[in-house]
Amino acid sequence: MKLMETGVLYNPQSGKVSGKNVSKSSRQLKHMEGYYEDTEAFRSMDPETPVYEVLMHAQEEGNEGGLLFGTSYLFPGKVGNEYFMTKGHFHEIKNRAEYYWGIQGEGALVLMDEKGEAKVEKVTQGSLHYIPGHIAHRLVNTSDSMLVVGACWPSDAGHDYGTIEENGFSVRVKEEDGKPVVK
Ligand code: PAN
Ligand code: ZN
Repeated sequence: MKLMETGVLYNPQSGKVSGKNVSKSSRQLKHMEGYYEDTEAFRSMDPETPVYEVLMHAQEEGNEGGLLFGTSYLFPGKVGNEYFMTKGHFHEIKNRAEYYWGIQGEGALVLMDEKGEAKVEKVTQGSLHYIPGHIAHRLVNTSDSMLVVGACWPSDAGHDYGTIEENGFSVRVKEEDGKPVVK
């Protein structure tokens, strides 16, 4: 029997996923209206400023029992003193869990339960993060270089952005005296 190529490549150093069934999505500041606390600073910035990109391998999107795999690239930057971050979400099917792992850079993973109780984990190269179901999650880049984070989650999890869009997270990660603080 001949060994088959999968047609998909993963570079563990850069997190790059390429080949078959790989797609890329990009978020600029213009997609993040209302997410940052300092609305004046937000308005003074170029709306085309890139905030993050996600490469995703989706062999079977939406299928119960399937898995999705992706790498998030979060640019360094701040809106006022609040670091660049992802929108953050609960999963649409609430009980769906997810793994994150640090590939490059330094950042924070903000986790919040449905009562608004938050916890923040430090993300570094090699750190592994288990995100249980019913927990909203957001990545924050606390460094001045790119934060690269891998993820694997159930195909049918879906993304509920609305809850965070309306209520936000109960904590924010900001820079104070050159260091990240959670407020
Ligand atoms: C990740 C996130 C990715 C982008 O793949 O989707 O980091 O963040 P937002 O989806 O909050 O914009 C994941 O958690 N998937 O479930
Ligand atoms: Zn998720």
